[in-house]
Amino acid sequence: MRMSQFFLPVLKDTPAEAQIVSHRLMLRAGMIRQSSAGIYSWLPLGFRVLKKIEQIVREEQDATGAQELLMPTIQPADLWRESGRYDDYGLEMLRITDRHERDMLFGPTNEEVITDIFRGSIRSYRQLPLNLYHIQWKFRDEVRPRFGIMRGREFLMKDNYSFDLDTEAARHSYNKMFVAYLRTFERLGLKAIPMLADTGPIGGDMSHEFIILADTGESEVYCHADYLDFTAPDAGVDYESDLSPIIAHWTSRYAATDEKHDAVQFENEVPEERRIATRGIEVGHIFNFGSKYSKAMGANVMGADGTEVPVEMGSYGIGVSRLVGAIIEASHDDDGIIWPDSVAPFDVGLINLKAGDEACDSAVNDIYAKLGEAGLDVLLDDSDGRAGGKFATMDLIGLPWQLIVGPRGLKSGVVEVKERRTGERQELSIEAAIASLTGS
Ligand code: 5CA
Repeated sequence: MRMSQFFLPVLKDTPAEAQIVSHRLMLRAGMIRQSSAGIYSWLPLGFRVLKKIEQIVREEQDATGAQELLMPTIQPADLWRESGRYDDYGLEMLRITDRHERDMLFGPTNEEVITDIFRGSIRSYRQLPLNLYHIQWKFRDEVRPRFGIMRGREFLMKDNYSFDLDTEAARHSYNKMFVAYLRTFERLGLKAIPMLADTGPIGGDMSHEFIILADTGESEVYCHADYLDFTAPDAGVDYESDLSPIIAHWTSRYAATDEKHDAVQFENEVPEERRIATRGIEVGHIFNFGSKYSKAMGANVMGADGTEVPVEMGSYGIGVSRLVGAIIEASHDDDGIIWPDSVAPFDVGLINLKAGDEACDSAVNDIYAKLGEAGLDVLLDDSDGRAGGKFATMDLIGLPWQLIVGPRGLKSGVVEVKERRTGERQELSIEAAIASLTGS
C-alpha cells in the first residue's frame, strides 16, 4: 500500500476528549473516528488490526473444534421473555419496535438466540458435545461509554456457546475454552491472567475473567506475581485430552477481581513482595451456567438411558474490539503505538526520504516489490513531506519494522532498518536489508 493512496487521517494534536493513551493514539493514528457516544467507525488502519485480531481468535476457536456461524444483531424480544431476561436486562438493552409493532432489540449477547437454534435441531446426546461461536457486533447502552472502543456501546465480541449432556462434559468444554483463551491472548502478545469473577447478568456458578494488568483498566484486581512468568500451552495441545492439569496450574495462585477478592486469603496465600494489587482490562470472560437457559427455554436432550434432561451450557466471550485498545495500553511509548508482529496493520513501513529523486524512487519501488513478493505487507511512504514528519508518522502508527531509504545512504549503497520496539537502527545493503526482513 502506498501512503499517497492510503486513507490515513493522522492528527497532529492530541484530542482533548481522550483520557487514556490507547484512545489518544487510536484517534491520532487515524484508526477510528467517533460517530456518536460509544459508537465508532473503523478507518482502514484500525480495521486492519481488528481483522487480524479476529482471525487469531477464530483460528484458536477452530482448533478446539468449535464451529463458526453468524447470528443476527437484531433479536426478537419474545425469546428474552422466555428466559426471563427481557425485564432484568434494564436500560442497557436497546429496545426497538418494528413496523408491525413487534418488540425487537439489538443483541447485547446471544444466549437466547443460540438456545433457540439448539432446541430446534438437537434432540439426542449423540449430537453432543457442540460448541458454536460467532464474531458479531453487540450493543449495550452503557451508562458511561468511555475510553474510546474500550467501553463502547457498539462493540465486536466473539461469543461461544457450549452444549453438553452432563456437568462433567460441560466442565471439559469450559476447560477447552480456558486453554484456547490462554493461547489466543499469548498470540496477541498479551499477558492475560485468568481471575475468579462474578457472573453478573449472564448467571451461573463458575466464571473466570481474563485480565490484562494496566493502570488504566476499569477493574480492580489482585493476583500473585508468579502469573507474569506463566506461559500458555503450545499449539500442539490436545483438546480431547484431560486439560485439568493445565487449569490446575493456571489457577494455582491467587487471582481475583474486586467482587471476588478476599483480603485475608490474599495476605495468607501470597508473600508480600509477590502481591499485585492493581487495575486491569477485562479482555475475555467465560461462564458455566448449567441449565439456566435450557430449563427456561425447554432445550432438552435425550440421554443414553432414554430420559430427557435440560442441556448443560456455558458461554465464552472475547472483546475483539476492546483488544485493539488493550494491546495499545500494553505496548506503546511516547512516540506512539508498538504493534506485536501478529496484529500489526502492516509488517514494514518503507520510507522514501526523497520522493521524486530518481535513485530513491527506483530503489524504493524495487524493495517494495521484493518485500511484497516475499509475502510481507508493506506501507510505502512515497509522499514528498519532510523527513521528520515521516519518521513521526511511522513511529505513531507503530509498524514493527521501518526501512528508510535516502539519497545519501544510497550513494554508499546502504539503507537503514529500524526496529520500532527497541529503536535499534542498522545500516545494511539493500539485499541484506531485504533478507533481514524476510528472514531469507
Ligand atoms: N455472553 C457472555 C459471554 S459470550 C458475555 O456477554 N460476556 S461479557 O459480558 O463478559 O462480555 C464478553 C467480553 O466482551 C468482555 O470480557 C469484554 O472484553 C467485552 N465487552 C463487554 N462489554 C464491552 C463494552 N461495552 N465495550 C467493549 N467491549 C466489551
